[in-house]
Amino acid sequence: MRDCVVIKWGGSLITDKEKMCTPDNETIDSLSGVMRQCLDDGLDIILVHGAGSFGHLRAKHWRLNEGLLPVESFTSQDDCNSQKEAVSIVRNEMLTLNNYVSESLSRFHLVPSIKPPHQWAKNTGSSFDGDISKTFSDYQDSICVTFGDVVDCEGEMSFGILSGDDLVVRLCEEIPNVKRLVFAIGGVDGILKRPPESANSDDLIENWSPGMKFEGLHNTEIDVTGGIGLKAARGAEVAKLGIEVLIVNGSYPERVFDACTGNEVLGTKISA
Ligand code: IP8
Repeated sequence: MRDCVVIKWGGSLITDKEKMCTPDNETIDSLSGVMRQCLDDGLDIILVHGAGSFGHLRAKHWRLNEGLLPVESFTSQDDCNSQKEAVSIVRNEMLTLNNYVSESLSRFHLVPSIKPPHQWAKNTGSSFDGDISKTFSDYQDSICVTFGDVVDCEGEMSFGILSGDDLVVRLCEEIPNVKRLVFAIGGVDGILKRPPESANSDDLIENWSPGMKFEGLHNTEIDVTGGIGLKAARGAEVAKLGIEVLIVNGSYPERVFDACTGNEVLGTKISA
């Protein structure tokens, strides 16, 4: 059986986070090229991508991560008047971003098999409900792709945000031959001891485990999910299973390749 790598492309890596719904096609293409190399190197790949400026900005305005709230909590936008409308717009935004990703993968002769979470998952957090083995049963024949999304939730919440960082945990737990989990992130080399603006190369934490202090990128003005803190926590859950977990700067394709294939690489290794 081939080894499988679960890789998360961070939303801030593959989009311009300041400009609503703007992909970074150059970065997406460079990452697709790495996926091609990994397959040629004998790996199965399951790709999970984040939302960046395609989901977070509108989800933040309509507080979609908090579920259904009273109408009087909100001011309308030009093109959106309610949380229910926002749910369907954000789902479409994610399908649009996914389309950029899929087209790019196809340019590298990869066959993406798309699994939009709102079609197969319910509830949020890493214990969300969804049949991973059935949904991803074709992962050895094609490159399965899923992403952070707005999903239906049981009870009063009605809907919520399922982050790609939660999806990766369940993929690592339930797909039998996962060897590595790689987070390719934007703007930093890994988990840092100091805020990214003031950090230098000595501030990279090369080995991180729960309990160690760190500073990280989490733009709460924009993000509805957890930034580097969520990646660290979810990474530690996965490391417990004996799976290697790495965070690398996704702007360097050779680092992403080395992380996926198990070569020495600059970045943060997470242990349980
Ligand atoms: O960027 C968030 O997914 P993430 C999904 O993987 C939405 O945390 C729709 C904001």
